[in-house]
Amino acid sequence: VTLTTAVELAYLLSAVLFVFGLKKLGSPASARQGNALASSAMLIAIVVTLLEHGVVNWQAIAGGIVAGALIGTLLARRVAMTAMPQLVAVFNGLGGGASALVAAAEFYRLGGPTAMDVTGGVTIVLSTLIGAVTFSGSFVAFGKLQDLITGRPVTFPLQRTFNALLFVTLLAVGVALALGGAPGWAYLALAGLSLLLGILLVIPIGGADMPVVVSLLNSYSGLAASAAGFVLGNNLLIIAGALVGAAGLILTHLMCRAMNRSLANVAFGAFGGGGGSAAAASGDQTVRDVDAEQAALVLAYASSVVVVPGYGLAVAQAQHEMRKLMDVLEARGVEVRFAIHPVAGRMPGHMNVLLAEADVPYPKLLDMDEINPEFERTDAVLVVGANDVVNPLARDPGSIIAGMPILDVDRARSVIVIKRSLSPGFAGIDNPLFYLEGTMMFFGDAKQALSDLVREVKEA
Ligand code: TAP
Repeated sequence: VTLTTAVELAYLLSAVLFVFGLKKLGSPASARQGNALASSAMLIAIVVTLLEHGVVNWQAIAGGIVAGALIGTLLARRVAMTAMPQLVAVFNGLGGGASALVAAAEFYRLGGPTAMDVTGGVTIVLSTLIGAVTFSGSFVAFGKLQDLITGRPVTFPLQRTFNALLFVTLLAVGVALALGGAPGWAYLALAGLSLLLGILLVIPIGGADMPVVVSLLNSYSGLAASAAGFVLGNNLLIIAGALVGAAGLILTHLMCRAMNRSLANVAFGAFGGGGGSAAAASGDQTVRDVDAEQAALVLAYASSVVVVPGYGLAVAQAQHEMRKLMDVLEARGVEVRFAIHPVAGRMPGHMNVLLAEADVPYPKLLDMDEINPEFERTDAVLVVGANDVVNPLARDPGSIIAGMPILDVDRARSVIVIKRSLSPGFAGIDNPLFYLEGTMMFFGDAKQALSDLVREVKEA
C-alpha cells in the first residue's frame, strides 16, 4: 500500500463521513452529532493533506489554525441567533475568496496563460470566476443583513442588459485565458469583473430575500471549492465542494417552494423593498383586543393549545418565556404543541433552533403538513410574532403571497395573536386573520406578553 493509496482511502472515509454528517443535519435531534461527524471528517482531511504534501512553512499553518480557532470560537459565542444569516454570508464569502486565491496562486505558479494546458486553464478560470462572484456577492448580502447598506433593492435602467453583457465579456475573457491566447493582465480583468458581477447580482435583491441569496451563494461557494479541487487535483475537495453545492441548491429550492416563489422571482423580482404599497386598506374593520388576563383564561381552560411561533418571537428573544408558558399550561393538563412553518422567521430552521435553545422537546414541534389537519379540532391557537405564515390571503389567487402554503390557523375555534401592532410582516400585506370573529389580538412585545401570560395562567 503506497502513501497515495492510504491518502485516497482516508479521503474516501472523510467523504463518507461528510455524507452521513449531512444526513444527520436533517433532524434537530441528530444535528449536533451530524456536525461532529462532518468536522471530524474535515480534521482527517486536513491532517492527511498536510502529511501527504511537503509543507513549506509549518509556522504559517499553525498560526492560521490558532487565529482561525480563536475567531471561530469568539464568533460562535458572541453572534446572536438572529444574526446567523449574515455570519453564514461571511463564511460563504470567505470560502469563495479562498477558492479564487488558490486558483490565482496556481495561475502565477504555473507562469501565466501560455503555460497552462486547457484543462488547467478551464478549472483556474472557473474557480476564479465563481469564487470572486461568491466573495463580493456574499459581502453585499452581509452588508444588507447587517444594515450597513440599504436593504432596498438597488436598481438602475438596463440593469439586466448590463449584467448580461458583463457576463458575456467574462466568458470571452475566460475562454481566451483558458486557451492560452490572452495576455497576463486578462487574469486580473477576469477577477475584477467577477467581483463586479457578484455585487451587481445581489444589489437588486431586497434585504428580506437575503437568506435565500445566502443559501444560493453557499451553493456557489461549494462549486468554487470543487473547481479549486480540480485545480489542485484534490479529490476530496472536489467531493466536499460538490456536496456543499448540492446542499445549498436543495435548501434554496426548499425556501423558494415554501414561499411559493421561483428562484427567478427572488433574483429579479426586487421584492420586499418598497414596503407598504401592497397593504390592503383595512379601513373600518375592527379587531377584538384582549389583555393578559382574558388571554390566559382562554389558554388555561383549553384542552389543547397549538403555538405558532414566528419572526417576532425571535426578535423579542422570548423563547424562554414561551417555554415557561408551556410548563405552566402543561402543569394544568393542557396539551401544548408547536406548529413549525418551513419559512417562519428569517432563516431555515429558525424556530427549531430558537425553541431548542429553550429546551422545548423536539417531539412537540410539528411540521406544517402534520399539524394542518389538526387546527379544526384545536381549542386555542397562540400565534406569537408570526404573520405571513398564518395569512389566509395566501389562498386568494390575487394576493402577492398567493399559493404560499400556510398554517390553517383561521380554522381553529379561537386564536390569540401576540404582536405589537397591526403592522404587516415580511410580505408587507395586511392579514385578514386579525379581523376574524374568533381572533383575539393581544398587543405587546412577545417577551413581555408571554411573561404576563405565565403569571395570569398561574392565577387562573
Ligand atoms: P412575519 O410575517 O415577518 O411577521 C412577523 C411579525 O412579528 C410582524 O408582523 C411583527 O408585527 C411581529 N413582531 C416583530 N417584533 C415583535 C416583537 N418584539 N414582539 C412581538 N411581535 C413582534 O414573520 P413570519 O410569520 O415568521 O413569516 C416569515 C416571513 O419571512 C415569510 O414571509 C417568509 O417568506 C419570509 N422569509 C423567510 C425566510 C426563512 S428561510 N425563514 C427567508 C426569507 C424570507 P408587529 O410589528 O406588529 O409587532
